[in-house]
Amino acid sequence: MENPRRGAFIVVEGLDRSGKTTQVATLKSRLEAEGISATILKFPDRTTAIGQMIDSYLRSHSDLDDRAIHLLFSANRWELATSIERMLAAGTTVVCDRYAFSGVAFSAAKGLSLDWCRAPDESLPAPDVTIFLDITPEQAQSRDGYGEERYEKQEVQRKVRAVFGEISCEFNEETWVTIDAGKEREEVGSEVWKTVGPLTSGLSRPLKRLW
Ligand code: DGP
Ligand code: NA
Ligand code: NA
Repeated sequence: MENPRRGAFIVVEGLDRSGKTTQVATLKSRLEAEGISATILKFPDRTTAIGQMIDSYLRSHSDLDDRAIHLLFSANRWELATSIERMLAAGTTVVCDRYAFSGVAFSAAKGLSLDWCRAPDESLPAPDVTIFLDITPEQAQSRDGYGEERYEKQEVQRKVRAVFGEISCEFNEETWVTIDAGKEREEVGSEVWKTVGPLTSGLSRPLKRLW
């Protein structure tokens, strides 16, 4: 008989150097150790044609109007929306390193309105849970590699963190989980697992859409 259960859609968000990439990789290993098929996606996906334009912008090799780059980031998510849906339907758990919440947070931090920022991501697949790895811009700055890209400045990160705070208020504690990412890596990992573990037996409820 066909398994009616779909995979869980998990998004991990945070400031730059909050440890997302490490936690996402740890989570994937943990899921696979439990026999659950899992895929990691990372946004921006710098491998596509649109992703290459984004990469060039982030490395300050090119400049773009704030709204134009916003729409490119969104288009980069839409490029993968159908494959996200397919993977979930096939029972694969999808773990996303950044998603539309970064899209809104980084652009709203530049002064664009929340409503304008949200519009292009409307009706993308909605995550079952968003895990926000919370770190202060001061803690982030002390981590390796900080400052290499365009947005890695205290002042920007402070504004981005404030917008993430605003966005989080629109969600309940089941769909938005904030974890103190200033803690030890293992401790953060076990908190991530506490959130994701209960979703791993598959979901029968339909996938929602943003927002
Ligand atoms: P990462 O590869 O995760 O380090 O992300 C690259 C940078 O791009 C990081 O500073 C966060 C930012 N970013 C990620 N997604 C978006 C988005 O949708 N819009 C904007 N404006 N910035 C984004
Ligand atoms: Na970064
Ligand atoms: Na990163």
